[in-house]
Amino acid sequence: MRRILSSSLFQFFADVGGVGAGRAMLSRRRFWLAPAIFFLIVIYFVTKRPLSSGSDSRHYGNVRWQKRPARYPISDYTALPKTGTAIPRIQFDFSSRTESPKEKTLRLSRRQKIKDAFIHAWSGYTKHAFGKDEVRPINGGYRNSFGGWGATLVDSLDTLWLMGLREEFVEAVDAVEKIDFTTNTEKDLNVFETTIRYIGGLLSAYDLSERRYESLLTKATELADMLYAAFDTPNHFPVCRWDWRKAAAGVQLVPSDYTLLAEVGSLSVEFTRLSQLTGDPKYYDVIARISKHMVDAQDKTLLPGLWPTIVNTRDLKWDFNHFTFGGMADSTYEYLPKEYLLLNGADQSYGLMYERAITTAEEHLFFRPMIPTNAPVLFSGTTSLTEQGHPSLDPQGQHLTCFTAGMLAIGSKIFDRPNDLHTAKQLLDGCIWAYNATPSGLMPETFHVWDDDRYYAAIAARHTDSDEQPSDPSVSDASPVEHGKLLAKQNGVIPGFTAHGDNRYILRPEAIESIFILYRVTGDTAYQEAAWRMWEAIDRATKTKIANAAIFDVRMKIPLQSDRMESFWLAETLKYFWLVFGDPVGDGEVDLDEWVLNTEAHPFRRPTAA
Ligand code: DMJ
Repeated sequence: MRRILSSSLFQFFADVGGVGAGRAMLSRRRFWLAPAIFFLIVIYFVTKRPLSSGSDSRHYGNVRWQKRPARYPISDYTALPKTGTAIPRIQFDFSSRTESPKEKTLRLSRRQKIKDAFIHAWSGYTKHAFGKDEVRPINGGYRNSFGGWGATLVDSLDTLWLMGLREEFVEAVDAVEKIDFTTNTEKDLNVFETTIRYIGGLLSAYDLSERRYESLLTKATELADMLYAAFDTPNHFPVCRWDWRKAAAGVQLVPSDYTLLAEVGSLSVEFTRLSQLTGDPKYYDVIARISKHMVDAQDKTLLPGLWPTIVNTRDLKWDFNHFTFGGMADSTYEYLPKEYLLLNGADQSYGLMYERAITTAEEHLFFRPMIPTNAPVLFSGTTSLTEQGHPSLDPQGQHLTCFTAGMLAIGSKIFDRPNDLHTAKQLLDGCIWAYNATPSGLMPETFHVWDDDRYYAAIAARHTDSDEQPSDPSVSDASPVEHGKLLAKQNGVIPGFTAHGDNRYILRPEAIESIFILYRVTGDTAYQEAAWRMWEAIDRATKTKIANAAIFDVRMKIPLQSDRMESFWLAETLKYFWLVFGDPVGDGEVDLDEWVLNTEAHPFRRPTAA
């Protein structure tokens, strides 16, 4: 081994400067140099990582997935429902709207800027990280975070198509055809993330390109067939963090007693679409099984109507005490109306689950915070039961919950719940407020707000640690209000917030997603203006020489950037901005009466459409 490495070292110098240069360099350098380079090369051979700034998050050798006979075979697949029902229109009737030449010019120039931003970030990805999961937007190189199959490549396919970047699309499809889904860089494959980003991206690109690129469906099926083995458990719930190498070796795996609700509850749309496109019911079947349990459990949880964020999917227990539309739960709720749409209204249980959940959320999750303008905005918080068994709201805001407005707007139309459209607008106003309230113009990941005029007392209640207390001890006797005012100043609390939790903005899409949907539902062009303000702030803070980067603290006017660009920037955020400035009646504009978007913003064709 040592000899091989030494000769590799020699070969390295030989390659860069010819054999003579190699010898000369070795003799000229001090002897410490050779061991140092030797060490680097050992690392290279052991980890098989390039000596670049890129990195694989993990590497677990060269095991390959091979199909195994099912341990718990299913013989009676649930068939896709064949019938449907008339679903009311979602979109505003834009055909009745005229746009002045001046308005059109402005809209199109904004749209072009979004496209330029996409091209900039896509070029950065192709130059520095093509085929890897993510580009490092500041230092270049790559990061593998979702299997190392090229999450950004696959996630971006449909945006490339929608933006009319056909050459780039075809190149990307060529690269996708070469992905080897039989092995990957993860120990525990995240079934949910793999489904929404990869299967979602492939199926959407297939649908949008009018099914002309058969390889996209082939690849989606190849990947789904591997993931399908994660459902080969006694109760057919998936092992959501799936140690696929163990499964490949024939080890029996069971679902976890600590599964995130979103990871088990939001696989339906992709698996259903796959069954619709392939005609194979097995994908839909495993989803239908999960949904049946959700129907049964919905009214038996600690907060009937909502499912808890953590589910024991091994023993099918739903008794965890934490409820939210935010992280860990979000897309489970989002997928109820979406699955209903994809099934063309044929399965009423999705509508019933949705309406039941929204009724409970209106009572226990949505709240009106006290903000400086006193505008009647809403947020969706987090609730758990007190020891006495009473629901207690934690008035926490999360960027992730901003999808709720769009969900309610769609639900208001398809389930004929007109009041929900009003709630949707207020929820979206809450998110828009949270963007506009910070010096950077960006909404933080998480924060707290308060819901009445005990604002400063609430700040005091949230800053009880000794290092958060006023440096001047004489103020300790101050009234709660004075005390709170001081703490607000000392801890950088922005008016309207009571505490700042996670101050990052990580290029997330939920706010612009809801702006897009509310615009399409109401036709109100004020949403385009809100989107543009949002865009200018995002562009200013996140643009790098290579692409766009997450930022550390939205409370800074010019925030520091962090070297990460998740694939949803190209898949979702930029796609929604692009669509907001489109002509809603034009071709290729993702009409919500013809398409349903998965939680990663991948449009699937609704069966009612031609
Ligand atoms: C995306 O991967 C999806 O939208 C998911 O449902 C939530 N998180 C990110 C975007 O924030």
